[in-house]
Amino acid sequence: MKVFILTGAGISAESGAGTFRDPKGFWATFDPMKLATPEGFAADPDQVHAFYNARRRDLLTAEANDAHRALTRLEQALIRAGGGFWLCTQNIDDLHERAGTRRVHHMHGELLQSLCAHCGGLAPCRSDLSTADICRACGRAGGLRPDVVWFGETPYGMEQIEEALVSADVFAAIGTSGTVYPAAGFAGLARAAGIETWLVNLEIYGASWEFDHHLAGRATQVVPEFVTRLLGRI
Ligand code: BV8
Repeated sequence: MKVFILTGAGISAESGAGTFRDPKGFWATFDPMKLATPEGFAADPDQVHAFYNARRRDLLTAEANDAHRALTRLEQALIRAGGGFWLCTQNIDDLHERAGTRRVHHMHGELLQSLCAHCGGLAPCRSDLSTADICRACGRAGGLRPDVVWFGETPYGMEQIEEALVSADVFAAIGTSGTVYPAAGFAGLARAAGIETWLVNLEIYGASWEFDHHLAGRATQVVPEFVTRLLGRI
């Protein structure tokens, strides 16, 4: 069995990482066009750095939860049985990795990595970033930003994602509101390819007709349930 998992902010919510579109989510307080676009960064880099520096500091004290750990168990069982496991996350945290999952693709980038807008250089980043920081690769200041995909930018690895998605037997969207494309289109792609689809989320949202199965609840409750059901079929 080959399983393709898409995760969003909801899987990390119980670890204390924020979500975006819940009533108390980031976008209820901040304007995404000012904080999650290249234009917003160009207009006010200090404000964008402050937003991501605060999230990075929070992430360093966060811990993976039972939902992340359940997906690690699923990965290990599938690989042992000669199956396939592909985890594509919209999240920029490293909680899947800290739970032990080996194959994680961050389509929207990683908060614990910096990107130099001048030279494209990538580097680990576990402390605050500012416009004064100098890129070790090119020696220039003012270009360092979080290695995060903003609105209007191309998500990482789209070809690999689509290849893995269409060759899966099971697709599951976990902890995501299904509002940001192209990730929000993956369920429709899977359905069109005749793949069994699952929505595992606190709320069963609008496009839920795209899913064969629904599991509604908090991720630390429903993701282990989802994994138990799949393990029974391996
Ligand atoms: C692009 C930065 C071109 C990282 C983010 C159609 C086609 C293509 C593009 C578009 C299109 N229509 C519009 C677009 C443009 C745009 C877009 O989608 N806009 C939306 C607003 C309509 N998309 C883009 O610009 C993307 N780039 O399209 O390039 C392209 C296209 C295809 C191929 C090549 C090139 C770039 C999108 C990335 C933007 N970056 N943020 C960061 O700061 O973290 S967006 C932001 O939203 C995050 O990345 C996040 O990952 C993403 C999705 O949010 P969710 O993870 O779903 O979080 P949300 O809060 O929304 O939902 C949480 C869910 O969890 C809720 O349902 C809640 O009920 C649930 N939940 C809460 N608590 C729990 C829980 N579930 C379980 N347990 C709990 N405890």
